[in-house]
Amino acid sequence: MTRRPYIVGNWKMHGTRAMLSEARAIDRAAQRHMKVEVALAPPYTLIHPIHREAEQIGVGAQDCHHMDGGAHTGDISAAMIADAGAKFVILGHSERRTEHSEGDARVRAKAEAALAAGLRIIMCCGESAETRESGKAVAFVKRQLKASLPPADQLPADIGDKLTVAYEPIWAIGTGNAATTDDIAEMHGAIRALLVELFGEEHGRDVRIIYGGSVKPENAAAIFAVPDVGGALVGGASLTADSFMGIALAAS
Ligand code: G2H
Repeated sequence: MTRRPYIVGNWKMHGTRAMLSEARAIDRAAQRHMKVEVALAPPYTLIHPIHREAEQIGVGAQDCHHMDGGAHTGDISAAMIADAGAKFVILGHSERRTEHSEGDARVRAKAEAALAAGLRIIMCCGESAETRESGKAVAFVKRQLKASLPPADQLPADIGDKLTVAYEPIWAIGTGNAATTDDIAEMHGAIRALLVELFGEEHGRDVRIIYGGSVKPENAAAIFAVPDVGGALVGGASLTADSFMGIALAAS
């Protein structure tokens, strides 16, 4: 199945209710770009307000806990974010892996919890600058992704709908310097081959692989022209409707 390009804004720890006007503008613009699937992952506090008003965009969260509930002060479960209106959750982002010491096994447990709660998942993977310089980036990302994903028999039949993979090289995040199109092509090709190996030809080809790391309106078209790039996970450039929808436009 050919899926629409998936353009997801990751607002990270940005946004109070004053940002709702940007979300509204993004939602209005998305209604004019139906060839693209546009979604926002705001901070938890804005999931419900955006969900309540949005007519076109999907709303999701940037993380969730791996357990259903209990004594976990400050945490939030997959069922809770779904109850607030989230339809997807970003998991394994490098900022979570680094700042919260999340290893592959923990990320995988979160993925299982999210799928059980009916959420779609965006599974992030990506190598550090040191790993890339060592020439081991592809091997690292394949190993990280394989260890972070639930096994095929635990994924729902509609894998292509429920799972998106986001390749985000750590050295490109928030730096203004996106990976080169050659680097993206090599890595997305390797990830595609891994998905086919894990889930079979049909499902493995159905999963979208999106790129993240300093995507902006100026470089988006070149990135979307790379084979096997099914969209973008956008941080800084998703904070205003103008720049975020400039990226969506490049994909439509
Ligand atoms: C990578 C990306 C969004 P930015 O983390 O996930 O952020 O576009 O700011 O590099």
